[in-house]
Amino acid sequence: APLGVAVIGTGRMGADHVRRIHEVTSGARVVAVADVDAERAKAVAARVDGCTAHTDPAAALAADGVDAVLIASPGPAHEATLLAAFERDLPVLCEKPLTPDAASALRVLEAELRLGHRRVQVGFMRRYDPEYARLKALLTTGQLGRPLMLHNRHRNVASPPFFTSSMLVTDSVAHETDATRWLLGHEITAVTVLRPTPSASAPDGLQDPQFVVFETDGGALSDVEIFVNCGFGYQVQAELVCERGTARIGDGHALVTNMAGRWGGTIAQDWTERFETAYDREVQAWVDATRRGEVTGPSAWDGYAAAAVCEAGVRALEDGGRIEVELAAKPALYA
Ligand code: NAD
Ligand code: ISE
Repeated sequence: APLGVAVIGTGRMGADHVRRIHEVTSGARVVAVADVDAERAKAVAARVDGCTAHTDPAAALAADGVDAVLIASPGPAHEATLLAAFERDLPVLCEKPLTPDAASALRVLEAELRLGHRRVQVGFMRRYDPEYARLKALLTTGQLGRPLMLHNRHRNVASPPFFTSSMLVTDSVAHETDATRWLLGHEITAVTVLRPTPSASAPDGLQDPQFVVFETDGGALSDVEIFVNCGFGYQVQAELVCERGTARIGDGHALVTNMAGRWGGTIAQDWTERFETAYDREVQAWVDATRRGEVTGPSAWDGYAAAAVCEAGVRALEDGGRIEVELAAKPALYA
């Protein structure tokens, strides 16, 4: 039987995941949705036969036919739903961030440890992006030698009205935190955030852009330009500099045109376009693993480590200087 999924949060990502599970993913169906906005939940549920709509996430988890949970509510709401899912021992795909700060992420990790087995896959979907996967595969061959530096650029067209300066770190750079840890296989040990004069296109008071530098326990540096009001497109690029060569992704040269004395291509306008394949592969991998009784992909440890790095990043942003990351000991479950 297909995996019965409850989707919690039916905003932009949640509604897109419902569509994905309904139209793209094999072996799963959405049986319940929940959103604090009742009308939104009902509208999304109406697109799927037999799907029930709820305002309370706990009611959706308890609905008939629920075998697994996809959490796509805002980050601060994740912890409560994760703990409720653990009480039912349900497998979870939780959108990033696992939680917005290290203490709450550690509480989630400890609750999973008490279950004695992994239950969570965190939605760091870049690991499923074909370009990132190719970069990782190339690095793994050893041909390039030891990684020295990773240069990341992360640009959004415009930030939503609720975005704060620290969210550039916790919400956006969270992705580079995971990409750095995963690509290099290093833990991030210290964070520095530099603050250029904000762009005139950024909302008043928003520190945008920012330049973030990670140091790793493998002796590498990873820098991130985060610019969430660049105006022109959604761009995520990464260049790895190693001892014997470099490799770069995210240039988006799928279609190059020559016309009227100019050459070029188009730029995606948001993540649903740029990472469509990554989200499809991420959700399919989660469904397949869950049906095999396994949990794969980014773990609660990865979610906790990202939260700890981001928390150091927020301090570096607010207080200036270089802030060391404090990580708890890694439990054997995540070895
Ligand atoms: P959104 O604001 O569009 O949607 C969130 C929805 O959750 C809203 O409909 C809201 O009413 C509902 N909600 C709020 N509190 C709730 C609660 N306690 N229980 C149930 N529903 C609740 O936000 P979004 O852009 O869809 O982001 C949702 C999540 O996805 C966030 O964790 C965000 O960081 C993540 N996200 C990930 C990516 C990615 O690239 N992987 C991209 C965007 C967002
Ligand atoms: C958003 O939450 C995402 O996850 C996007 O991938 C990222 O580009 C954006 O900056 C975040 O706000």
